[in-house]
Formats: sequence, C-alpha cells, structure tokens
Amino acid sequence: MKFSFVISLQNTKFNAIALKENLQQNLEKLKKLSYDGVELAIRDPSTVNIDEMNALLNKNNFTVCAIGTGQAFVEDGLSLTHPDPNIRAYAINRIKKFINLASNIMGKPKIIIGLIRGMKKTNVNAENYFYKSMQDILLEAEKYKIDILIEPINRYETDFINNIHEALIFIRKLNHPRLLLLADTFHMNIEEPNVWQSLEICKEKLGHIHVADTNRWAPGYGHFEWDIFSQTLKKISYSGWISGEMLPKPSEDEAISHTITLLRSLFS
Ligand SMILES: [Mn+2]
Repeated sequence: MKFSFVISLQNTKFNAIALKENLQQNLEKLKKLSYDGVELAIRDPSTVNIDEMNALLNKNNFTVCAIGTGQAFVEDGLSLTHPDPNIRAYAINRIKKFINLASNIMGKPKIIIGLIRGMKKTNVNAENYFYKSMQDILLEAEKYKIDILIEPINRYETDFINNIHEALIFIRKLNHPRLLLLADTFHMNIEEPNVWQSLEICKEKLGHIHVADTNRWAPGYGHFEWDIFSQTLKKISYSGWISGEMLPKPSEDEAISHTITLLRSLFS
C-alpha cells in the first residue's frame, strides 16, 4: 500500500483541499511525514510548467499517483455532459491535455473523472454524452498509456454517478482496460448501502482510493470504521494508492499528520 495526500496547485472554491498553492512547501511537509507520493489537483494543465514541476518532484523523490480535474468544472464550468457541443468538446480537450501532462510526469498518474463529468439535471442526453465523451478520452488514454478513474460522488455535490454500482455500470459498458474506479470513503459513507460489500463488488476495477472521515475531517475524527476498512482492503488484496482528500480539519497540519499516522497503523 502506498500513501499520498492531495495538493492543489492553485487556490480553489472546492473546500475539501487541505493543502493548496506553494507546491514546494507542501511537498516538503508531506516528505517530512514520510508520505510515499502526492496527488495533484490542477485546474488547467496548460498553466503548468512541466520541467519545473518534475524538478520539484525529483528533488523530493516523489511520484504523482493521480491528478484531480474537478476545478475545470467548478471554476471553468466545463463538463463532459454539457448540452452545448462546443463546451463538451472543450471539456474533452481539457482532459486530453491532462492525459498529455500525466504522460510527462513521474509516476504516470491516473486521471480522475469526478465533477468534470457534469450534472444531468434535466438533460435527457447526459448519459449518452458521457458515454461518447469517455470513448473519445479512452482513445487518448490508450495512446499515452494513462489510466482513467471514474469517481462516484455523493448526491449533495452531483446528480450523476453517486455510488459504486452506478459507476460500475459505465465502466462495464465502456469496457476498457484503462478505465478504473476511484472509491472515496466520504462519498461511500453517504451513498453505499454497505461500504464493505461495495468495495468487494468493485475489487476488479478498483484503481485508487480517497480517504476522509464521515464529516470529511481527517481519518479518526468522525465515525468511519477504519479497522473494517483496512480488513476489507486486505481481503480484496488492494495494493494501490490511498490518498488523503479532506477539509483542513481539525487543522491543516493535523489533517496531514493524523492521516498518515492512522494509515500506517492500519496497514503495517
Ligand atoms: Mn474524492
């Protein structure tokens, strides 16, 4: 098992990000706590200086396990299911830029399709648009050998793919070896009929995990059952990345230190 924490390269309206801006300073914090790597949240890959970033990652001997794309939706209004074909095309193109960026970064990070998929609302074509957008994205993913993750997100943040069962339907329908599932403990606690059974049914496709407690504070500050979580991951032989994605609660520094302490104790 390898452990990472999310750093946003820029400030953002999305509040479940404990570390933001100043990549160098935040990488040093994670390094000091013996994290194995980092997950990045990036709004627009074209604003990233790849050489500078790789130099920083190299200096800290850090790989990037995944890249979150949600800010392209939250800040720029891009979505893979948007009724306007131009905005859809723009969103697909943005994800292709993410794939290209990932292919040039240490660790060949997986690209997360979370909020960027957009919301259905009254759009009866949303599912069809999503399917077509993903087919296009997966061609690019195959070309650059980058994995793509679909993340179920709770009903208060989106109305489209809220639980693991719904994500698996799309993943099976698209049927592509590069398409995997991201399970997030905060969302699962709200949406899954049984968190442990859901982890078991998706084990073949489980490619990444986000952790936060039930209140989106650091693990250990809510009532998520972390012992059963670790037992279940051992049972399904998950050996990938577990990444901390949470509010800066109880504080930014406590969030990053308590997350790694708990994870190491669960999986030692
Ligand atoms: Mn998440």
